[in-house]
Amino acid sequence: MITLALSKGRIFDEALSLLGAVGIQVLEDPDTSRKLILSTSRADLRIVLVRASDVPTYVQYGGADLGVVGKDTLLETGDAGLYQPLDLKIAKCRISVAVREGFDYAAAVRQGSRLTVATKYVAIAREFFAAKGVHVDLIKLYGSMELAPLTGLADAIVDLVSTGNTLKANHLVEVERIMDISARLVVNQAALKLKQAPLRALINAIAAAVKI
Ligand code: PRT
Ligand code: MG
Repeated sequence: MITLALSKGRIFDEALSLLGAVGIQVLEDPDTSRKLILSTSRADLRIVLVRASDVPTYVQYGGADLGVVGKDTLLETGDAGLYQPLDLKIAKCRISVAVREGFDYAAAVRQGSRLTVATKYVAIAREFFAAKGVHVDLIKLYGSMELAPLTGLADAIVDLVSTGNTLKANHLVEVERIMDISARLVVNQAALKLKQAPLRALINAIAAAVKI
């Protein structure tokens, strides 16, 4: 049996078409079934649904043989011991710095002001601002980052942006793009040895289906 870890939402939705392209159908709908283990059209492949930030943990410790996870999550929570054979080019977005409309970010940076930055991505933000030589006080949040500059909690946020609609709706502007993000396939190293033939075949099939 091969176990694939996915998170509900955009990763699941976009992984579904990739799996479809390699001839694998998921036989249950996670939105209606409430099941956490889903069977597929391949008797030897099942899907487990876990939190996005738990996918690396499941794969690292062998609770799943492979998984799909955003590069943001891998950078933030670490990717030690994970084999990362493929950029799946799905769930694409970017991680950016945003501020309230009217806040002069460029001037603040130029003047060497100390900035308060709220983010779920503390490690990514710390490294980015350190490389720029900007002094920051980082505030860790777990969601709704957009609120922070509006309430005076922070001068800036570091968050994922795809269409930019969420920023716009909250009167925020993107002032710097830190990096482009997409979902990666991660594989358990021990599983790759023990289940080499079926895992290699699956990885190769997915690689061929990835949009160039
Ligand atoms: O919700 P939970 O804590 O379980 O985990 P999660 O929030 O990490 O999961 P999920 O499903 O929201 O995101 C999974 C992965 O999808 C992320 O790790 C990213 O790699 C990827 N992804 C791609 C995104 C987006 N695009 C995205 N736009 N994840 C989140 N967003 C959010 C963003 O944080 C912001 O709130 O969507 C909003 C902005 O979208 P736009 O289109 O308005 O710019
Ligand atoms: Mg979410």
